[in-house]
Amino acid sequence: MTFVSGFIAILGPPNVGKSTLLNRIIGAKLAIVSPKPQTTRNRILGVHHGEGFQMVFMDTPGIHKTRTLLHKSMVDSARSAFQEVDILLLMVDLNHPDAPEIPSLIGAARHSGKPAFLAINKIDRGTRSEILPVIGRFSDEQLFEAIIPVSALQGDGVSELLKAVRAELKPGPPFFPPDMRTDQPDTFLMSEIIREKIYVFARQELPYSSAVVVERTEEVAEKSLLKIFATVHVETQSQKGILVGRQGNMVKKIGRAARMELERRFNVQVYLKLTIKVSKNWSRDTRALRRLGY
Ligand SMILES: Nc1nc2c(ncn2[C@@H]2O[C@H](COP(=O)(O)OP(=O)(O)OP(=O)(O)O)[C@@H](O)[C@H]2O)c(=O)[nH]1
Ligand SMILES: [Mg+2]
Repeated sequence: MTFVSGFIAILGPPNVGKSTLLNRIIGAKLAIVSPKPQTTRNRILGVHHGEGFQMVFMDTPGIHKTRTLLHKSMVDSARSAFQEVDILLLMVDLNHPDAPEIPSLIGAARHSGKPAFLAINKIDRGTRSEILPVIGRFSDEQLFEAIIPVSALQGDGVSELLKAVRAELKPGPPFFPPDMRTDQPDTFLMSEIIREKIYVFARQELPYSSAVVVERTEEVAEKSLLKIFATVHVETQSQKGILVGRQGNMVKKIGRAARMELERRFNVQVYLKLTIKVSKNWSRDTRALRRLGY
């Protein structure tokens, strides 16, 4: 049997469950997830290894209307994924089949000429009679190789989806060694886990105005303790006040939740030091964006 492989981009509006699907496919949390839209800011690779094949999935930021340079950088990275992969996996939320971003995504997929699949996600939140008309409506586009209802959260439909995509892979080499699940460095995952907790605990615009950079890590006492020093950048002094919280309560809550997840993830005791810094309007500043990894 010839080995087959390919790159597959997961594309869609914000909050439809793209990162949840990536994590489900890989069987590990590579991408952070939150109930708030625009959680993912960078592309995240996940390698799915199998007998005779390798699928490299690329999670992308949700496509949305852009207001700041940060948004633009996010949407640009999603849009350029159309060019860089072999197969497109569009994703929509069963409960929002009319999301305003969908027509332009379909247009871009059509224009690319690449094989495209559609995953209709969150079927655990709907009934069969709600799913059928949505399938019908997207079949009318005559674009998709297959339309597959899934629940990224609970796993339903995911193996059918993988089987369908697999059938579209072309002969090619394994791009990554068998033990490699992602190309992201550990420090990226650390900063993302901290950012996820900001999305969970902070309100309103604060998550969107926060960026996290892991400055350095230190393994002490024969690796039984991992020290992580990270900076959270916010845009204004008042945001800093809110993020610190009364008597430091907010940053403590975020730090504690992040530390617990980091300990589970890296299987080691973690000391996490968070410093909050005002980087004025970083989300609108090209140089600041680059420095912060966007
Ligand atoms: N009920 C249900 N919720 C889901 C499912 N998949 C994802 N979610 C939830 O939807 C929310 C958004 O999930 P994400 O995976 O962060 O969505 P995303 O498309 O990556 O979002 P962005 O990165 O912001 O574009 C989270 O609260 C998830 O738990 C699903 O199959 N069913
Ligand atoms: Mg995401």
